[in-house]
Amino acid sequence: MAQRKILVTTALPYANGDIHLGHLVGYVQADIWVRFQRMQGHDCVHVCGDDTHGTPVMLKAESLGITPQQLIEKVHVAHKQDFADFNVDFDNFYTTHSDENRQLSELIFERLKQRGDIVVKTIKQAYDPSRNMFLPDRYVKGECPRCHAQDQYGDSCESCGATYSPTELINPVSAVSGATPIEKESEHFFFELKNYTDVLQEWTRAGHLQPQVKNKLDEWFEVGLREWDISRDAPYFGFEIPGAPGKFFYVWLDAPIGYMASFKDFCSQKPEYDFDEYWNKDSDVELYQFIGKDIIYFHSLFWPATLTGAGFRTPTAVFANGFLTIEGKKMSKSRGTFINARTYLEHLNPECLRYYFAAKLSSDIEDIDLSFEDFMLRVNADVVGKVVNIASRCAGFIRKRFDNTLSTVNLKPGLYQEFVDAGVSIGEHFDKREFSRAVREIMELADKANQYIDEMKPWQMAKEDGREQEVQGVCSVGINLFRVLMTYLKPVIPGIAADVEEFLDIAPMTWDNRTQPLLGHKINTFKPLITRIEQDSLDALTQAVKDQQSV
Ligand code: B3M
Ligand code: ZN
Repeated sequence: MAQRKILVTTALPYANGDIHLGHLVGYVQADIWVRFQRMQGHDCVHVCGDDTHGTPVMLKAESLGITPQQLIEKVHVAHKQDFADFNVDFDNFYTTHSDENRQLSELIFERLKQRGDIVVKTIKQAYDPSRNMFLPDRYVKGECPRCHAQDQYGDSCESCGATYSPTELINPVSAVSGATPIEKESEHFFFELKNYTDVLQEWTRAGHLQPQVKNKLDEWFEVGLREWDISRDAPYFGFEIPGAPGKFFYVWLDAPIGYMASFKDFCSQKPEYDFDEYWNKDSDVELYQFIGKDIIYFHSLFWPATLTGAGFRTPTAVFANGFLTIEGKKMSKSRGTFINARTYLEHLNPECLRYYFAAKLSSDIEDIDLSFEDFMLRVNADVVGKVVNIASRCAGFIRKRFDNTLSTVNLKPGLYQEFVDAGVSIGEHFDKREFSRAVREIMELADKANQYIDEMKPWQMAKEDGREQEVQGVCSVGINLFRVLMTYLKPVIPGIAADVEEFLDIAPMTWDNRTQPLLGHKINTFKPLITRIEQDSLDALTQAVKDQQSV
C-alpha cells in the first residue's frame, strides 16, 4: 500500500480551565486513529494547541490577579501534561496566542476583505457601564422573559429552554460587576457567510461529513446562512484587527486558524514538512479534523467558508464525536461527576479509560456513557482477564524450563494464520473509526487463544515425562498469539504495548510485522503489565471529585 500523507487536528481546548474526562473522548479517539495510521506506515501528523483568546480567559486571569499571558502559560503546561499522561501523542501542541496565528489570521481576514466578504455594521449590545466593557450574552443574567425563572443567562433559559437576546431579560445585571447593563452601539465586522451558500451546500454534500451532521446542516441551510460577527471591542484578549484600533478578532475567528498555526510551527521544527504542500487549495494531503458535536456549526460552515475565501484547502473530512455521560447523566459539578483528567490519573490507570472509550466508540455522534461498575468489569474481564492473562499463563513455563526462549517451530500455523488474517477486518474497523467493532473482534480472538491453552493444559503436560518440547511449543503459540493481539490493541493501549515490546524484546510492533511468529526467540522475564481495577480506587476517585467540588 502506498504511504498516505495525513494531517489530523483535534479541537483546541479552551485555556480557561482543566482538561476533563469529557474532553478526553475526542482526543483519545483521534489519538487511537492516528496511532493506527502510523502503524500502517502512513505519515500521520497530529497537531493541536490551546485556544487562548476571548472574554472568559481575560476575566478568569483578572479574578486570579494575573495577566492573560500568565494564565495561558500556566494552563498550557497543565494541558500538555494531562495529554501526555493519557498517552495522547501530539506532534505539536501549540497555542493560538502566537505570531504564526496572528499572521495567518490577518492574512485570511485581508483576503476575505479583498473579496468583499467583510462588511461593517453598527449594532447595539449590552454594556457594563461600571467596567466599561461590552458584555457577551453569557455575562448578562436576569429573569427569563417567558417563565420568569431567576438568574438566567442572556442567551437562553435553562429552566424553560427559551432563547432570546440579553435585552429581553427582566432586571438584567452584569455578571462581571453586578451593575445594570445599558445598551450601547458599536461598529462590528461581519463575514458574509451567505456568499458561500452554494460552495458550502456542495461541500457538505460531497461526503466530507457524517450523515447525521449533514442532516443537521440541511436544516441550517433551510433557515438561511446568517452573517457572522467576527469582531469584538476592547477590552479583549486577542489580536487587534489591523487598521481598526480597539477592535479585535473574535476568538472563534482565530481559533480554527490555530490548527494551521500549530502545523506551521511544527514545520519550522521539522523542515521535511512543507506548510504550503499541506494547506494549498489543491493539496492532496488528507486533512481530518476531530471535533465535539457542539462545535459543528463553526467547523462545517464558517471554517470551510473562510478557508475557501482565503484560497486555502478545506478538510477531507470533519469527524464529530458525542459527549461523555457519567452513569447515564450529563457530567455535573453538583452531582460530583465532573471529573478532571488529573484527578482520574491520581487514582486510576489511563490505559483503562482509553480501552473503555475504545470499546464504546463508533463513527457516529452518539454520546457514550461511563458507568463505573461497567468500566471495572469490562477492563478487568477483557484486558486483564483475557489478553494479559494469555501471557501470564505461558511466560512462567518459558522462563523456568526454557531459559526464556520460544520454540523454533510453530505448533499451530493454522490458528496463528487465523489471527493474522483477522487483522484485515480489524484494521478496516479502526480506519473507519468503528473502534467498538475492532475491540469486539480482538476479544473474540483472545477467547480463542485462551481456549487453546485450556485445551492443551501445559501445566499438566509439564508434569508428564517426555513432553517438554510440547510444553514449550504450546506456550510459544500462546505468546505469539498474545503478540498479535497486542499489535491490534497497540493504538488503544500504547503504554501497555510498549511494555509488551520490552517483555518480548522486539522492535516496535507494526501492522505488517505481525505476519511472522517469533521462533527460537529469546524474550525477557514477564512482569505484570496491568493490575485489576479495584473498587477501592473507584471509591477514592469519587470521593476526591466530591471533595474538590465542595471547596
Ligand atoms: N475552544 C471549544 C471549547 O472550548 C473550543 C474549540 C476550538 S476548536 C478551533 O468550547
Ligand atoms: Zn424560562
